[in-house]
Amino acid sequence: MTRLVPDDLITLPAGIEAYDRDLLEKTGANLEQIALGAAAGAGFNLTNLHPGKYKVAVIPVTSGLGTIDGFAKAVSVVAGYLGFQVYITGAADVGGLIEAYKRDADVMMLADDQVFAAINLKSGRVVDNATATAAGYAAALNFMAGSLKGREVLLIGAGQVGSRAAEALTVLGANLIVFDQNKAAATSLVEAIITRTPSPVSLRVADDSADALQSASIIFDASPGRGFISGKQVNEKTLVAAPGIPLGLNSDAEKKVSARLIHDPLQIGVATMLYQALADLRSPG
Ligand code: 2YJ
Repeated sequence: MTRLVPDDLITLPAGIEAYDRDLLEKTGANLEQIALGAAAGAGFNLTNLHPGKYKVAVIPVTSGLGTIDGFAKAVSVVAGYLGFQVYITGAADVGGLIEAYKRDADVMMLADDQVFAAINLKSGRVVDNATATAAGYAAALNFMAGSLKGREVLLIGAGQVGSRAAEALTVLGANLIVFDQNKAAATSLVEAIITRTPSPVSLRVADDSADALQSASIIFDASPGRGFISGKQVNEKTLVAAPGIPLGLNSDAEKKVSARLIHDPLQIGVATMLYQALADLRSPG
């Protein structure tokens, strides 16, 4: 995933309610329902999960390229909006970990330049942002489409988020076409899923992104490419889930699909991380 920059996050705190209304309008489900759907779809048991009972510590991390202005704040706003008790630790790094333990946090959330994780301090469960983001966007797209069962979805990008999205979309019954600039990556992803999945799945690799886009009506863009999807490649019915930053749609394409576009810097991923981290311990994860 591309490293977020402060500009990606600056409007998130004040805009969270409007963001959620927009999500509900587009998909028929709000952030909480999407995160619950994503966690349930991944096999987690979420009955009796009451966010207000849990303390979430967000720990700033200075290693590597350092803290991103607004990152810890944005994560804490999403958690708070969902009803969790949340605080940003006063200290960063190891001091922040100690503080989270001492204040009896149930979950800590922290990111360096490679990994963004939610760690349940009581159960030991670790949830990775890429996995949660993939599951969350797949659930959101499923809500927006009514159902993805038997529908063809073009998945662009076979990286961290894309490969996990392929699994989540397959579980939802989508017929997947996978494109990656690195064809070997797309091929090995498709082969791995076919090998792992007991029931027959419809899954194939696309050779050319322009061809694949021409006939796609549902797009999951998990690539880091900017603006490579043009206005001509989408229409007034195209559905797009785009966790990738920056956005793969050019401005013309974005205008055309704006009412059917799911794209945010953090919200769906963070919400899903929290529900997956706190789901019932008897369930897999
Ligand atoms: O604490 C901070 O403010 C920073 N250390 C946050 C760094 C956030 N990290 C990223 O944006 C990286 N691209 C890693 C995200 C991995 C998501 N799969």
